[in-house]
Amino acid sequence: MSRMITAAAAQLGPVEREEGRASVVGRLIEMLRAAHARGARLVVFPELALTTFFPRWHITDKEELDGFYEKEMPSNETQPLFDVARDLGVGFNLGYAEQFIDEAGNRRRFNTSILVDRQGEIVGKYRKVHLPGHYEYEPERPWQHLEKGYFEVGDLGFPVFRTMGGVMGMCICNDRRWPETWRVMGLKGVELVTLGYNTPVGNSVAVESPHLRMFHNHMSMQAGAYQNGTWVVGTAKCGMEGGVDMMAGSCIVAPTGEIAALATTNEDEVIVADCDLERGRYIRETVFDFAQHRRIEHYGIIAEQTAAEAPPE
Ligand code: CDV
Repeated sequence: MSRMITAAAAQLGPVEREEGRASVVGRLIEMLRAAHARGARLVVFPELALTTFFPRWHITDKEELDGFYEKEMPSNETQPLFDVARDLGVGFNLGYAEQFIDEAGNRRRFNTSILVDRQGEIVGKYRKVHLPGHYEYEPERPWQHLEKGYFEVGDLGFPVFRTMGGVMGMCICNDRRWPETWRVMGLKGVELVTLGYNTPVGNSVAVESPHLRMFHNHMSMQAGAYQNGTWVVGTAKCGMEGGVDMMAGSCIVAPTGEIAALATTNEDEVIVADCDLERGRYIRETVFDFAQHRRIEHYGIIAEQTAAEAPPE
């Protein structure tokens, strides 16, 4: 028996620094409608979907930097997206910069994504764990990557949520490169992972071809899918944004590791796939039957040590 959810990746072309929330939300709504027209009941938007990828700039004006964060969700500006999604009966994943003041009066900032169900309710939240880049301005770089300076490490772990007929998890961009991300969710029985990314086509600190970078993008998601028997919907924000060429390649990956749908442009584009949530069962019950085959007595180092330590020469 199959358990089908038709899912879409709503790839977003560039969002320039000047583009307002209302305009971006309008683009998201247009893609949500297009996805719905093609049968999708879950739409995945990218990381930091409401603004340009602002960590590429060293922004010293506090007020200007503050303007990139959402202080409430939904807000007046994002409510129309929630309303249209609810009216159409479509769930979605949205990435945004989150800011709030906690009970102790401290300002908290996270690179966040939420899962919204078909009734327009926020049913899941994830805060990015693997923050790439650096804390301070680095003049030698052609562009900055100040995620470590602009966000805290996520404090929610890798939760999964039983919603929309399946077990759903989220991760964000750089998380996809870490096998730990996938296995933690795999151990929670995840069946579909939603993932948004902002990845430059070029490597600003090493020689690496665009082809190789796209290979790593897909390989990470395909390996995560196969090794945990889960669907993955990976959505880019892409194109020439803020003078930096950002990678496209949005895709929907089956639990077999095969790419079931792939974007062909570097602009706003919707791709759709029928995702049978039962497809990964045979993988989780055979080669990756965790209960039968995992050997945790040999894995302790993974959670006890961060840096690699080779034996002395
Ligand atoms: N937004 C990201 O996390 N981007 C990183 C880049 C900087 C390498 C990524 O892993 O794609």
